[in-house]
Amino acid sequence: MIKKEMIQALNNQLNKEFHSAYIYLGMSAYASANGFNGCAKWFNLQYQEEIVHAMKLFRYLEEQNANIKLKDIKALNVKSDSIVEVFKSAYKHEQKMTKALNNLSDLAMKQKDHATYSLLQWYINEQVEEEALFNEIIDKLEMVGNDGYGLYSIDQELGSRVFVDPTTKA
Ligand code: OFO
Repeated sequence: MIKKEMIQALNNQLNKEFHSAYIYLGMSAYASANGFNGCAKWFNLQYQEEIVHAMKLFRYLEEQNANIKLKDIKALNVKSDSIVEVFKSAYKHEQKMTKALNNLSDLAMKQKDHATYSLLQWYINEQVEEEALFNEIIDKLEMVGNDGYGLYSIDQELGSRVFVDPTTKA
């Protein structure tokens, strides 16, 4: 049976997932206001992915008959001089999420909570993909620097992203 400490920890993670969604929505707004419409779409899809992450956790807590506690979500107003800096702060954020999920996984292991441990492995694998994705985009943006055509091409490429529900990925 799931322990109280774990329920509390998963409730915190639920808030973090919604917070991630909100962060990416803020980044989408920033990109859109600064002429990067492809990046705006990309961040909007990232926002949707985070909602899926949050809801997967929400459903798990429901299944465990846990008391779900929704918390306030902190807003993010992006103040940045360049799109690459926005992606860098997103990447840093994902690294923090990975750390939080690893800590949760440690707790599940310590409590011999196999069901929660198994759920958390899905999130941890998802983090590997997300960190790699952000890293790749940062590399490309750094490569083009301030070159207008380079930035335009990357923006176009990011704008072609389509939403894939992460829970349906093989
Ligand atoms: Fe982007 O991270 Fe959720 O888990």
